[in-house]
Amino acid sequence: MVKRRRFLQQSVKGMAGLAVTATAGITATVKAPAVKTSRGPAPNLPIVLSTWDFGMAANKGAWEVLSAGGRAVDAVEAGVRITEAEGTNFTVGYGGLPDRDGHVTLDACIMDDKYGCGSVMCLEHIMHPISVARLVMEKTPHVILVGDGALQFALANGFKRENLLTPAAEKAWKEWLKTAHYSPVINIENKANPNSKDHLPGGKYNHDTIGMIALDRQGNIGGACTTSGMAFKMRGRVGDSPVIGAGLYVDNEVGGATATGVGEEVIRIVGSHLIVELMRQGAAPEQACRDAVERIVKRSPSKAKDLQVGFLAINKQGEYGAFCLQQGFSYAVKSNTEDQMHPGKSYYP
Ligand code: SD4
Repeated sequence: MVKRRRFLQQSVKGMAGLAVTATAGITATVKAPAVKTSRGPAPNLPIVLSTWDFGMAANKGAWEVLSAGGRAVDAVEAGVRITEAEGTNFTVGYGGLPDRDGHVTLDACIMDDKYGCGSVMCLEHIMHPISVARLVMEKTPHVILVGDGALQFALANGFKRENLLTPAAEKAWKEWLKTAHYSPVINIENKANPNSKDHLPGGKYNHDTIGMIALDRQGNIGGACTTSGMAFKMRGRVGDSPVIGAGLYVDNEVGGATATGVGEEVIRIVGSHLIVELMRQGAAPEQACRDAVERIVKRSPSKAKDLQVGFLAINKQGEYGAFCLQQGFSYAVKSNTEDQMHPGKSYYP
């Protein structure tokens, strides 16, 4: 009886149309009943969403792929490549602020609709880490390549070695060096100029990881996340952005989530995976993001009040939402019916 109940539950959870179900002792192929779940109307496809204001331009790039019927994974790669090459923002790709030793080190990851994942960490001299991550996913037996190995792999696959430190980023670094101490204090950026919110994670010099998730016309999901990480980080430091499950996670059965802000906090709770699992259990995207933020606050309210972390999520029904610690997080959404920025609701007013 218990087995039969579990069997029925599994069947209803199966993808619309065909469900192949295997439970302890029972294996069967069934035609899933043509019932509507309680999750609402069919999604407005395709749709793409991404973090921060520059998500608007990135979404436009992704939309070219999506509106032509392309795959979500291709769309998110194309979309975030725009931000990586911009050179005008301080925390993604070319033009990103360096670590405290003056090296621009990039982190990126990508996921497709079949749990395919690729990641590069602490990659230097390559304009498009997201495309290297894509190649790691598709051309290697691995998921992650780091540092020199990632660079070697990129160069061997035709990527060009470039100087990513722009004059503006170099100037900002030299300015920071005047007051900075080389000690492994978490969020030392906050102390660079206590009177300036600009240096807070979430301030204008210290956020802007782009995380992007798309559902293509077929309803399949893809996600990408790319950053130069926290400004003036220790050499070798890797944040959440290239960590599958932390900075990004997508699951074609449920939806996807991505993160921005202080990566250490996101890694501790494996934020994006947590959100996807909460959505799997029925939480709406905004509520799932809120639960993740509250978990960060619960660990250390005194730390959380001075940090920014933002989460953005979408489920397979096309419902999306976000939640962050501090006001100021924004995200961009593009579909057939909208092309606009949204403010993320925040824990602290
Ligand atoms: C990191 N989450 O490296 C990234 C960067 C970021 O605010 O979003 N910084 O921790």
